[in-house]
Amino acid sequence: MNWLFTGFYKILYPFLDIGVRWASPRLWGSLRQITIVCLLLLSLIFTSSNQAIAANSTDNLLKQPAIEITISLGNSANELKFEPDHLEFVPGKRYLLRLNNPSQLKHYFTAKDFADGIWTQKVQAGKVEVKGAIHELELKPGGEAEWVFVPLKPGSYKLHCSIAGHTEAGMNGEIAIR
Ligand SMILES: [Cu+2]
Repeated sequence: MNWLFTGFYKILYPFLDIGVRWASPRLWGSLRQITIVCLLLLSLIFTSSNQAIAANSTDNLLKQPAIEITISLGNSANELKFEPDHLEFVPGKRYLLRLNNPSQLKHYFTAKDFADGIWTQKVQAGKVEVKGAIHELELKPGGEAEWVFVPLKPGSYKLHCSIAGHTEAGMNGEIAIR
């Protein structure tokens, strides 16, 4: 933004100089007002074009086909683990994470710091679509859910099931954004 002001002043300077030497204080004052108005207008144009670019890239991102990844919470043998127990995502890509629970027990997908580091577009389960931030998902036996999101903040995050005893029994994992 600074270059804009500097450039603008460079162009305007000779006129301001004339203003200082020849013009009455009143004209000098109005010159200053004109400068301020022009700068405001220029910054307005600059900001709105930036917003247009941002809106455009969000639009493109949502049209991008989602990369599909599946994770199972437990398995049909009722083992307490995530399969796979390590997930990796690239920042700025759009993902569809399919969660399923093939076991006879209820499980949680709990990864709060990970959830803080992503932008959630939606979570879909059955005929319901939930928009906005999600921190934890509970899947009943046979349950399925789809989580569409864009990873933003690189890091290594812990995943676990918050049912008493499940984490300790091995129901934990790691999610990396890099
Ligand atoms: Cu569990």
